[in-house]
Amino acid sequence: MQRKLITAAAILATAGLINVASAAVPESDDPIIIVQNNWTSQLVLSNVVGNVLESMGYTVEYTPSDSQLQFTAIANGDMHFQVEAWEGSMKTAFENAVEEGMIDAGTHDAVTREEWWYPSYMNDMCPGLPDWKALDACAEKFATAETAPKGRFVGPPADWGKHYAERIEALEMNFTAINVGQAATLWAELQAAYDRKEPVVLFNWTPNYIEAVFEGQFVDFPQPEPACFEDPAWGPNSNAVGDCGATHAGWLKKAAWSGMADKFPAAWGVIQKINFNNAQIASASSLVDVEGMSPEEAAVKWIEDNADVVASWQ
Ligand code: TMO
Repeated sequence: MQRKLITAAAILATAGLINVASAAVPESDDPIIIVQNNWTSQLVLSNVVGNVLESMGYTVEYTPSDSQLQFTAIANGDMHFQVEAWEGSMKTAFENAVEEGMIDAGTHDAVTREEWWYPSYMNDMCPGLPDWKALDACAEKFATAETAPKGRFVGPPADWGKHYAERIEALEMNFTAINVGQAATLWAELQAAYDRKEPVVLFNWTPNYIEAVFEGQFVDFPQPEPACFEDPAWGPNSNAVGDCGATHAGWLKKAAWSGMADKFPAAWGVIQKINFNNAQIASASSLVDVEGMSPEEAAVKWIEDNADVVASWQ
């Protein structure tokens, strides 16, 4: 831990990236509490932000949180900053918390998607992919002992917010969602199927390291509109709400406690400027998932590789 702090601070200082000359910073010795979630780019980039704030003189604490409940905690001031809020899985919880006083601290350049995803060799086995109806017609090929005769959708950890079982029901699909407990299980299932060219459809997202390592596509479901969730008549099933997929081009936002601007003004200035693109997020996950670094090591490497980006937050 100690070594990590020194290394990151040293890199930032020698690169002249962080101006620590201001005697007023930190304006408070209380910790800035950064939220951590359970996927790798978030863990790496929250450490990147934490390292930068520490090098400015702030005390930083990391607190793990559920990706839905975190926003209420930020609205209440129990936690202070979230670097990656994803539209596909967190839009409702995010917007509800903004109503309760959480600050929308800006949108990254990154364009995101979180959706069912399959390896490209499935295009031959299930003609008509990536359309969801073609996937559904092919469901039996995805069956396991647990789900037969229905296909298995390898779903995300429960806190990633999407109600896949409900979507399957609303679209009357021949699939059963079997949720994993952690992201690593998604990739293990993918790797095992991929090596044998066996059918698999799983939850995935972009930007992520997956696109650099595996060939595949997202399944196209009907694009969501508010009416999908309010009006049963909307969409393929005229008797159900929720008969649509996640947005194809989602936002990625930052979320902050409303007290940051007063209590930690210099940190708040940096936080407002933080802006990641797709490649920067994919590379953060790749340092861990491909290169095998810890999130803390990856954060130091990411800062080294992206010194100009970090400097632009000043
Ligand atoms: C929230 N996530 C990026 C894992 O879909």
